[in-house]
This record gives sequence, C-alpha cells and structure tokens, in this order.
Amino acid sequence: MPDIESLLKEKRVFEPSADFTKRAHWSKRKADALRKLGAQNPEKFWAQMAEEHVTWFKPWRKVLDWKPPYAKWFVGAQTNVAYNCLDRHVEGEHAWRRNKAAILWEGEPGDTRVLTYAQLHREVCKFANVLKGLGVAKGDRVAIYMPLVPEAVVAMLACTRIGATHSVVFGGFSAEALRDRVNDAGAKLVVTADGGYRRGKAFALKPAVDEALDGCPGVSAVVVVKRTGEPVSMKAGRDHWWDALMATVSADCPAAKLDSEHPLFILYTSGTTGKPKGILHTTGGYLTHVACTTKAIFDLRDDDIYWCTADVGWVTGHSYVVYGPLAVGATVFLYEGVPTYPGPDRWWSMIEKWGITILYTAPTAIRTFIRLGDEHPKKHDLSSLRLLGSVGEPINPEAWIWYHRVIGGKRCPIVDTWWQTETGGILITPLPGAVPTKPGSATLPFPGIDAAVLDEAGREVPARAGGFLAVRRPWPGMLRGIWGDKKRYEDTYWSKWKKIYFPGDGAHRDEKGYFWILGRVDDVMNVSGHRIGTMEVESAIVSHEDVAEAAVVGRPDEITGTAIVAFVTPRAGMRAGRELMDEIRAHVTKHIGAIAKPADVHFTDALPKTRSGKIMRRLLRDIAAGKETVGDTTTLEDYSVLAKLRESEE
Ligand code: 7RM
Repeated sequence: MPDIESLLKEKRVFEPSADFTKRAHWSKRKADALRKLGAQNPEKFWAQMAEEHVTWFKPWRKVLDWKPPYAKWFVGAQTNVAYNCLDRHVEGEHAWRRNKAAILWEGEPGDTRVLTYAQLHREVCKFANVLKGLGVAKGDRVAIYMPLVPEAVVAMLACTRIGATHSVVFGGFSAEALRDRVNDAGAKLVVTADGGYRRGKAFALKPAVDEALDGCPGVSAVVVVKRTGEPVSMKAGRDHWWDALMATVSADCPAAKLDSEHPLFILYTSGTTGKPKGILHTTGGYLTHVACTTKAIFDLRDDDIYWCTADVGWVTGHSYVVYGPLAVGATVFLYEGVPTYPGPDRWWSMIEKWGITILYTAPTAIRTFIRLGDEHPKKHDLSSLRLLGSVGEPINPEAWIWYHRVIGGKRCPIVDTWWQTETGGILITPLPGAVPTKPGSATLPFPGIDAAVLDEAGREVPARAGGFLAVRRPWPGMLRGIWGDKKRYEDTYWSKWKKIYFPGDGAHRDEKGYFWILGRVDDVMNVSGHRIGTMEVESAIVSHEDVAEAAVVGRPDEITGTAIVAFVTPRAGMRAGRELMDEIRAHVTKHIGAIAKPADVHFTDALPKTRSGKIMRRLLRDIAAGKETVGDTTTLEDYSVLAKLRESEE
C-alpha cells in the first residue's frame, strides 16, 4: 500500500467554523441524527431522502429489493430525472425559480451565455421533441460527444425526459474510442458539435464522428451543434444541424413517467484488462443519491453560484455538474476551456467575475496551480468562495493546505469526496457543517453508507492497518451492472468477498474511524483524475507496426497524479530512438486520446514476466519511479531482465 507512512504523519484537524455551522443545511445535530438512522435503519434513511429530495409520480411498494449483487431501489415507483431537474423549478411551489439562472456558461474565447430554468426547460422540451422526431424512443441509446457547451446538458436532460439512455463520450477521446463505445451501447443517434475551443484554438469533433461512424451501422442520425463555425461535411439523410431541427419543433413535451429502475445512462470506464466497461445507472435511486448528497455535502443554497470543473464526459460531470445541482435548483457555472488560457489566472478571474461561491475540482488541477505560483490567484478577489471540494484521487496534505490557504482564504471548509463512476454519487466525505476535516482524509462515510476497510478474508482490519476499501450494504446510486456483461459485473465487484462491494481501492482508517484512501490496488492508472487502463494503452502501442511488445505503468507525477510510462520492445531490426518514441506517443493519442499519451517511453529487449507469461507491472512501477524493487520476485521468469532495465535507466 503506497503512502501509508506519509499519511500517518498528518495530524492537523480543522473544525467547521461557527459561521458555517450556524447556517449549514445539515447541522451537527441533524448530521448526527441522520448518521444514527442510516446505521440502524438504512432503508428508512434512504426512503426519507427520497421523499425529501425527489418528486415522484407514483410511490414505491418497497424501498429495496436486494438479491446480491443486484439491487432495485424504490421498487414500483415512477419519476423522471428531467422533471426533477427542471419542471419542479418552473411550476408549483418553487415556480419563482423560473427566472433564476440554471446555467451560467463561459466559452474559452470569453463568450458567455445564461440560461434560466424556464429557458433550459424550454430547450430541453424542444430537443426531446427533436429526438422523438428522429425516431428515438424510450429505452433507445443516444451517444453524446461534445465540448462543454450548454447543449451538452440540454441533450442529456432531453434523453432523460423521454426515457432514452444516454452515453456521454468525452470529447477528448479519439474516433476509435468513440466507435467502440457507440457500438457497445448500441446507440442509434449521436449528438455532437462541429468542434470546441481549447488552448486558444478551435478543435474539430465532427471529423472524428464521421470516421467513427464508418464502423457504426446502427447509427441512423447525427445532430450537430454549431460551435466553432469551422467547415464540416454533412452527410445527407444522416446529419442535421441542431439549430435547424430546433426551429421546427414544439416546446411542449411532457416528461415520461419512468420506472425507478429505468436505465438512465451508460458511462464507460477503464478496467484492468479488456475493453472499457459500460457502467449502467438507473433513475430513482441515482437521483435520490445525487440530489441529497449535493445538498448536504456542498450545502447548496439558492443564492450560491456553484462550479464543478469536471467535463460532462466523466461521472463527476453527470452527478455533480448536471443532475445533483439541477435537482436542487442550483445555479451552475460551466467553463468550456483549459485552466491556463489565455493566462494562468483564468479560473481565478472567472471566480471573481461571476462571484462563484462553491468550487469543486480535482487534486491534479490544484497541483498545477501550485506550480504556476501564488501570484495568479492572489491577483483576484476570491472572497465570494465559501466552500471548496476535491475529487478524483487522493489529495496530498500539502495540496490540501495550499487549497485551504491560498484559494479558500482559510475560511472555506474543504470536502474531500471519495466515490467512483460505479458508485454514482459520493460515498465517503465530510459534511461541511458537522465533520472536522484532516488534510488528506475523505473523513467518514455518508450517512446510510456502510463502508469499511477489510482484509482478503473480509475481516475488518485494525486502525491504521492497510486493507481493501469495501461497501457492505447496497446504496441507491450504485451501478446496476456493466452494459451487456453480467459476468464481468459479478467478477469485478462482487467476487472478492460474499455480498460485499469491492471498489478496487486500498485504504486505512485512523483511530477516529477516518478513511485515508490510498488509490487503486490494481493496475489502472489515474491520470489527472481520469482512469486509464494499462491494457488499453498497451494494445494501442502494440498496434504500431514497429512494436513487438509493450507494458505501461504509472509513476507518481507532481501535476497529473500519475504519469504514464511505457516499456516497449521494438520489433527485431527496428530502430529504437527518438523518432519511434514520438511515433508511439502520436499513435496512442490517435487511438485513445492525448490523455493516455505516455510521458516516458523506454526501449527494452525484454519485459519482466511471470512463468505463465504475465507482465509483472509491479516491478516496472518501481523502476519507473526510480525505487528499489520491493516485494516478491519469485515468480519472475528471467532475473537478468530486471537488471538490464535498471541499467538502461541509469
Ligand atoms: C469520481 C471519480 C474513481 C477512483 C476511485 C479512487 C479515486 C476518487 C477520490 C479518490 C482518493 C478521493 N470517479 N478517487 N475520489 N481517491 N480520494 N476523494 O473520480 O470512476 O473516475 O474514479 O478515483 O481510486 O476508485 S472515477
């Protein structure tokens, strides 16, 4: 388990300030009572959350139907996610929110847009009618491949309004990655844009869609948002401009009454081996989970301006940019571009300009800003901020303290939230008005969540001993499966112990029961908060004609958390050198995306393998990080390989 030593040295404790506690939605008293209820009667706790945070068309017969490892939540109930995110803020008790900003958006070039709840509701109804007009029906899958523009949110909500299941594919993925995901989900329609802006330049998306769709016979229509105005080719009969279609439809589209377990979205995430997993989430339980955690953890209020910096292509963008915040009627800020354009103070200037009150971002971003220097945030008035959040990877105490001091002005609580694509919503987190925080710890499970640190045999480990993170009871936002692969769902998450969920992370707890997450126990690399499977990168590298074999591992990196290091064996007679190195990096960018591009490429005659032929990435990780080899090497087939690899490092 990495980092146990350094984490154990962290002794600082930050009590919630009296100011914050006084106003918090979940006071210490409320949090304690709910924690108690969640432990004694979790179904009652979640039912209470479901009643308080979600509007239902039809009540449930049963809170939970648990046939491990399959859970159904709020059985027999009906609701609609778009209805909860929109309609109930424009009619009835909260109709005053009609003219409240739902989305504040800033493009990278500096253009801005504001959509009120009434306007967003109207756009979503119209786009839902567009989808229907193109033959999309309840249960169909729709792929969304877009830059971070408001239309991406409109498209997601429009799907949920009619019961189509969306699959958002991050706009930074390549044509090939898009093709695989479109085909795996069986999507019949793709929503995209001509392109977007990044680092001061327009980038194209539509050509990648055209390339991908060459191999997607199931897709019958493409809707294209005009963002950059760069020329694109439009295939007659298949491709349609967003604006043209929107001009033809009515703004009247009632929200479908959907079963609580109706498939809401599929989101692909990497595993240790094989192709990406399509994580499936459903309607009522997911909505309950994200709505109540958003309210409790971000303490979201009607006068907040909330900014979660994630792209909608990742789960954080689903749960804490779109569904959670809109369900509670918040004002959500969205920014299209990179943090450092046109200068290193872009984020801080936007926080000042828009009066952002809550900022939720990733440690990798925080580390980037630390390196850029304090002068950039210090140039701006950040006094509107009242709460900060962190997600995606363990935050090192130094980064936590910098975030607290330089960005939070020492007055903002920090919520370090642990969760996964699979968990749907946050599971381990501080409650900002109730739980004292410790830099580097995600603190305690959310009420109703039974998290623990277990050993291989499923026994709880003593305080400060490393073990496997586990969740012992089902929760409403949990994944319902892997799209089209029941066995993989059972094997990946439910085979380590009986009836206990295994997230794949290592962790330990301290004497106060606080959780300290140590990262993935498998080989998945977490680059800038994005999980990338070694297998995916390796197969991309090996697909280069001059490459015989490849293994990739992560090594610690100050900025991105993990940097990808590739060990490559060239085909016999092929020159190992600068040129091939550059080609390999370009090749990975093409096949997966720039996010997976190896930071280092080392050429080697052979890779360390077990006798059964498995590459021992554990040993490569030590070499990549410049450490001594620790642990068992008895399964290593050829010891001389290790020595040679080390030599080539020196
Ligand atoms: C939300 C998200 C999940 C993996 C997870 C962890 C790591 C996420 C934290 C964290 C330590 C945190 N979904 N992780 N949050 N580790 N502290 N607060 O990131 O599916 O993309 O990744 O990310 O390893 O298993 S994810």
